Amino acid sequence: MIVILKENPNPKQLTNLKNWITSQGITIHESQGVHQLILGLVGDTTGIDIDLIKALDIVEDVKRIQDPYKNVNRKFHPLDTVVDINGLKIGGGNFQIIAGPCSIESEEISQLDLFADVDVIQVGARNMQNFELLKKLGTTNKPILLKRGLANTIQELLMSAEYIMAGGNPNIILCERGIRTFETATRNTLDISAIPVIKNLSHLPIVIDPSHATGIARLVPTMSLAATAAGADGLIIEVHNDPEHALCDGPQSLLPETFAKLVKKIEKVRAAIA
Ligand SMILES: [Mn+2]
Repeated sequence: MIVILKENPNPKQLTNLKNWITSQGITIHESQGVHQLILGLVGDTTGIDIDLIKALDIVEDVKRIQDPYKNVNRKFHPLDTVVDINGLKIGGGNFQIIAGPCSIESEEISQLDLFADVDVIQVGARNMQNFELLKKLGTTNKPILLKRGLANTIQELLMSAEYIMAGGNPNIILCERGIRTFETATRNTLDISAIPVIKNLSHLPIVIDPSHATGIARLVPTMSLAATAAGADGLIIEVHNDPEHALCDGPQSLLPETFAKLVKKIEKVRAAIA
């Protein structure tokens, strides 16, 4: 349930309302918008009388949220989340392209302290529902790139993000990387519609991984342009200078010169939909 307050609510009445809500065993997550304060009520709200709260002077509206996720829900947080990666912004109109090989390819790098020097921690598709991992990531403040599992629904992806966010880490970038269908012509089936669906349901940025979605390098540019046109906040593309000798995922990796040409086309699509 969310309680939308009127502008500049009387502080004493606000405190009374909050005290009454918490006395019912419900946790409050506050979200301050440009004009309005929104209270997200987390817990069993079935016993709460909506009309009683609506009748208060300081309350503009009360809505029940049927979706099982709250922190990642756009109803609770109407503005886009912008994730800041050491000054590089993604989401809220900021578009970024992540590119490089699939795996770490030199031994020196593997000696780094785990996660200490990385900019973003990626949760791979097969770990999307590793809830112990998600809870742990919720206690860090590192940006998390959360990939959709290959057999998971959009709601399940948002529930996984909810685990991270409920732990206190709001820096989440969602990633659609193809889902398993009956189609065998591509490695997976890229769910382009996930972009507008997620944009409607959640405030978190969404990037597309056309490399794992198709598994075929020659399809990557087309799907990158389609994802950009559909409103993705970014792309994560596998690029390798010697795909045939890549440690992993060579067949879906673009050569640097192909990637450079693609970036120019992506810029044109971005300009066309602006
Ligand atoms: Mn890969």
